[in-house]
Amino acid sequence: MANSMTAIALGSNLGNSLETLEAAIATLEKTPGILVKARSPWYQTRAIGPPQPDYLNGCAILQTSHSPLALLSTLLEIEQQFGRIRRERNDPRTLDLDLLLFDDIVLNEPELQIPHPRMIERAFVLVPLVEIAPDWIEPISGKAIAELVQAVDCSEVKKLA
Ligand code: PH2
Ligand code: MG
Ligand code: MG
Repeated sequence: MANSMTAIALGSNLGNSLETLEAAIATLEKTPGILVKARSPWYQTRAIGPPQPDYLNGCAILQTSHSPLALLSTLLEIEQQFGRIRRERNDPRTLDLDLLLFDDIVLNEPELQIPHPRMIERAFVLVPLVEIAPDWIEPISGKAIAELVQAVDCSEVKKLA
């Protein structure tokens, strides 16, 4: 297996979110070409954007032999498997799997931007991510996750008991 390392964000705010997120991790573990190297605890987070229920969020580090675009389509397939229906941007969703980082690459394709363009402003991404990848440098800012997390308001991101 080639040795790309990638960081993803997981989120859910529709249905049984805890069950969905655990099942999504189990699905990733069974997917050919993907090894789950680390996973964060789950966090209950206030929804950013239009008013909607709180999310459960977390992050995982994957080793993968897939290209970024191939990994993206695998993630979208898993979202669909868990009943994700896309209506409008920022709608409540059963499962959201976002590609955050892929080695140290910067990619600007219409269907995929890496690093995820909003990750550095999102406490619901950085707080779980710092637990499993504090030293990973976000290649646009040139700053480590441990440094980026200090610049966001983490008050609405609570670790599940
Ligand atoms: N995802 C969004 C929009 N807002 N808010 C929280 N707390 N967590 C999310 O995962 C989230 C969000 C779009 O993907
Ligand atoms: Mg998202
Ligand atoms: Mg998404």
